[in-house]
Amino acid sequence: MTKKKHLTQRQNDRIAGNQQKRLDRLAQKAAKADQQLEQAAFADAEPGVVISRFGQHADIEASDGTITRCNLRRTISSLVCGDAVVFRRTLQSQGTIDGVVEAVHERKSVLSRPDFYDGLKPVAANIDLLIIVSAVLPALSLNIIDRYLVAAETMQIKPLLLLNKIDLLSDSQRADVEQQLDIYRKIGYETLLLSAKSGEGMAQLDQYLSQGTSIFVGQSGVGKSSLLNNLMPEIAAVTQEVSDVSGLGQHTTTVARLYHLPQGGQLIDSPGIREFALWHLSDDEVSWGYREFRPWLGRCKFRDCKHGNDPGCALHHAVDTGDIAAERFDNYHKILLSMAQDKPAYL
Ligand SMILES: Nc1nc2c(ncn2[C@@H]2O[C@H](COP(=O)(O)OP(=O)(O)OP(=O)(O)O)[C@@H](O)[C@H]2O)c(=O)[nH]1
Ligand SMILES: [Mg+2]
Ligand SMILES: [Zn+2]
Repeated sequence: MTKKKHLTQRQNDRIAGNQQKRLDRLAQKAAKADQQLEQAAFADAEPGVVISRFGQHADIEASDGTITRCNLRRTISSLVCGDAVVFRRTLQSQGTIDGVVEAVHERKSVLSRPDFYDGLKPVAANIDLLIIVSAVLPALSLNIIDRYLVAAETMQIKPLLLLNKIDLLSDSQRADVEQQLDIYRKIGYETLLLSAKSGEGMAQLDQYLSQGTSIFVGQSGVGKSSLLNNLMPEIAAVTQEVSDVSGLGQHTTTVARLYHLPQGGQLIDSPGIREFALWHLSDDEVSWGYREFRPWLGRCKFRDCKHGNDPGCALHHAVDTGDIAAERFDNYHKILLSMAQDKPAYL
């Protein structure tokens, strides 16, 4: 979306109508689930981890490794993949539902993204490493990388830049990509180049994955699920070719899911996104999210400097002296511009 949305009254009415229908349906489902819960008898409470969340249900893994499909108590306002919970199994199976999530532990970290209609939505919780997956098919986008890095800095989750599909690169393309990734290495980010297809470089990835919980994020079609399949062939996650027509992925993975890696560590595969929006952040937070800008922030001649063509701009000066990469500065302005343009009206 590049233009601000101006909806007609009729469109607004229709959206409101659809939202009401959706709410009614959810309320009916919740009431039915509550009824089932009241009739059920439960075992003692036990700790668990959310493997996957869909609609009103979640798959919860217990410490013995078993997975129980659970309803959620209505007091639970938010539950995502990676959440640590307290749950109870039903003593007798209730159809497909065999338990209930009673409570959620406080999150160590949470990856959220703003949704045009639903506001800020959590995607996954308790993540230690945000693995930003890119490829050259779909085309490498430094803008998307920058957006994820700003988010990682804001959420204080360590990022790792992973470039997949290096088997597709010619020598000159490889040199080109290395140059682009150098921008990030210079400012202290770690990078990995590998191929889920040929297996080249996969061993280096193991070292990152074996500690804590990691999540694969990035555009659709960059090969997140293919990487998972390389690591755990028995999972056989569904993958799909990048469209010949658009050059984009086909949004194959639809829900985030957590896996236990045989070599230790947990990995969450998540659905690809078209654009990682940052509407929920202020301009200042975005500036701070560019880690190499920090020494220069507050040093501009004018306090309200927009770092555009303002005279005496410290950031501009740093770009001129080569301390800040022009590509990063350019993307920074693009991000601020798109935040102002695409913001939903309710924000
Ligand atoms: N040449 C090559 N192709 C790859 C590689 N990794 C993945 N692919 C292909 O890229 C396409 C997309 O892969 P997926 O794993 O479905 O991508 P994804 O990131 O999970 O996509 P979403 O689930 O839509 O977010 C498939 O056709 C894969 O076979 C690689 O290392 N090299
Ligand atoms: Mg996928
Ligand atoms: Zn400035």
